[in-house]
Amino acid sequence: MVKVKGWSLPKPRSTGPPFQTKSSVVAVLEQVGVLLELDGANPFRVRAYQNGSRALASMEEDLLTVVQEGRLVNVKGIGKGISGLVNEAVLEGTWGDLADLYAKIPPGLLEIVGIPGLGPKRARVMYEELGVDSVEALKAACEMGHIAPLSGFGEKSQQKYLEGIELLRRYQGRSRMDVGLIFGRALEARVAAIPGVTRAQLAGSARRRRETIGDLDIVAAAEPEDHDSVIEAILSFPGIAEVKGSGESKVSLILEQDMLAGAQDIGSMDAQLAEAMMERSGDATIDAQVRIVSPATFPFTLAYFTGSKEHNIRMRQLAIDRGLRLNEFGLFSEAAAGDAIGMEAAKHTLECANEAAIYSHLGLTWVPPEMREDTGEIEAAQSSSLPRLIEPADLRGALHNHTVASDGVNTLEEMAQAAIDLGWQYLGIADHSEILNIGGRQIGVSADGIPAQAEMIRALNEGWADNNQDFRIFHGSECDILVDGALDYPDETRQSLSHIVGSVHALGSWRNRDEIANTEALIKAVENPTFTILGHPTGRILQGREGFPVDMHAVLRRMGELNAEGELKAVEINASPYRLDLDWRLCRYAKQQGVPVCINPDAHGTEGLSDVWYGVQIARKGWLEAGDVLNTQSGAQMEEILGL
Ligand code: DGT
Ligand code: CA
Ligand code: ZN
Repeated sequence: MVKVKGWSLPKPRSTGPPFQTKSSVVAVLEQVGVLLELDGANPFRVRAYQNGSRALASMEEDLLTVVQEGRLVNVKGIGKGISGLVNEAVLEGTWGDLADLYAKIPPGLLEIVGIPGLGPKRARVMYEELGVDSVEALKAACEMGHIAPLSGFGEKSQQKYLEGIELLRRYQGRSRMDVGLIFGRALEARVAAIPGVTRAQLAGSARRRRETIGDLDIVAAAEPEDHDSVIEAILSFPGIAEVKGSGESKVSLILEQDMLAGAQDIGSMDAQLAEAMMERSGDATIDAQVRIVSPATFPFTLAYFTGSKEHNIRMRQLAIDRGLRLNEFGLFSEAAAGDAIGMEAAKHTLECANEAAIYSHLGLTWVPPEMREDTGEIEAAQSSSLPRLIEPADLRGALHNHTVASDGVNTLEEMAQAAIDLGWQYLGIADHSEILNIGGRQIGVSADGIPAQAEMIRALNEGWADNNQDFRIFHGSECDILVDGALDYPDETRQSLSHIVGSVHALGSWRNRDEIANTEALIKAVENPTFTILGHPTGRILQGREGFPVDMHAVLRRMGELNAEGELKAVEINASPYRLDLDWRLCRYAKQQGVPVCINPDAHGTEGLSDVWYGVQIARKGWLEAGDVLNTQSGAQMEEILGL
């Protein structure tokens, strides 16, 4: 049995104020909401903490400033009590009498509220009635049938919790975008090729290009008389590890490697990308659901299962406002549908040939799937002011790539040729700087080695210029940001280069330090006159490790100021599907602050260059247009921007 660790209150920083950072305050308020609910507290009190946490999280201003100026009570969603608590935490580092509450709640209950579909209210009832204080205890209670008889629970809940425990166990099993997409596209292509299927499309988080994907959702259209044979065909696909369920209109599967056989030849997929994805997907498996509907219903089902849930809820409300009902089967007037439900009600639907028609009935322009997260896209679609999202073909080059001079596997010439083959006008080389070593072995290029690399690049550039070929290499460096915010290399070395990608690699020190110290160091780094691009800003590895804590809003604000003063300070979207850092949720903030985004593959070999595709997906998810992205500029423009 796994030992469950409870929650604890963060200790104060030794230097301050602020003695507690914004992220710790946000986390504590959220936890207190859960703890109070488990403790059976007054719902208004619970809500006050939930709202307070959310309000604080979305506050863009510096917390200490707001506290010191006594303006916290004016922030919408933060009441008197909470503001008192936050003041104390920030100015003194202590948490009032919260320690008692933290000590009171059994840690196992906290794990129980992590089960999908199970909230603190129910957890409390099961604890009081049956002493259920851990996930194991809950599983046993469900299996023995002790949950169903509890008042307000029933068989259905009991079954749902068992499934929820399953889900919790699998939760760690989300897939990176690249793995999810290759499985998704392979399955989509196979379903589309079944006789009788008129359309098949990947929906869900994969279509919305989330950075990780839970399960795949595919929607297929076929005439009702063909549904049986379509399902039969799906069940005979190669690469099905398990059939979890199969009904009249839905199949649930677990997919494995053989599903991908021949995927690089399928449909619209870029062959090189597919090959790289297949190589990386290793022995991955992924859950998938295929839903088969009639052709007329297809657009509604596709829109519904594309989600997100939050987006769907807004759409449904817009329908209700118009006296309509919207679901996965159709869009119909309440009056016409009456008591009919499901496919019966669908007979009364308005006809919609595609998703755009659904949006149009609700007074909206069609919303690109990446944006369907209810972060303002509904309002933008109402006023026809959605951005014109960047496309992969808009890129003209990239500025952060490695060669054999550091830890890359290809030479300058090989990397350049691969970039030319992609139709690019430039390739920025940014090998690691001197200080970087892995296990004592120096990886980086020493300062003494820079002139030789410069000479090789100069000769290559001359060759292309002589041939009137619109291609050049920009000689930069991926320069380590040291713990105190200084940059590696002597000033003269950095000054001799065309651009500096500043990156943090000594992650241990940064993760053991708090948000404020990290933020200060990062700001110091970007203020360095030679600094050009902030590389993989938080250092996170998706599903591998969290990034270091940092107030990225503050860093981006400072970068915005420097851009306003005429300097170039760009932030990278590291396009490696392992990173996708800057997070898409921060792209719009960067844009608002006037900070250009640079989509970089961080390629360590020629095939890595095509990873920029993932970066473009994330930029789209962050609402970015071509003009917001630095490397949509032409080679000639880039020379000018870099001052060459
Ligand atoms: P995932 O699989 O965890 O990466 O995320 P999604 O977004 O693919 O979520 P999933 O697979 O649970 O469901 C697919 C879509 O179906 C989801 O994005 C929206 C829709 N959907 C699922 N459950 C609900 C619900 O309870 N209400 C509404 N309005 N839509 C739902
Ligand atoms: Ca899904
Ligand atoms: Zn790096």
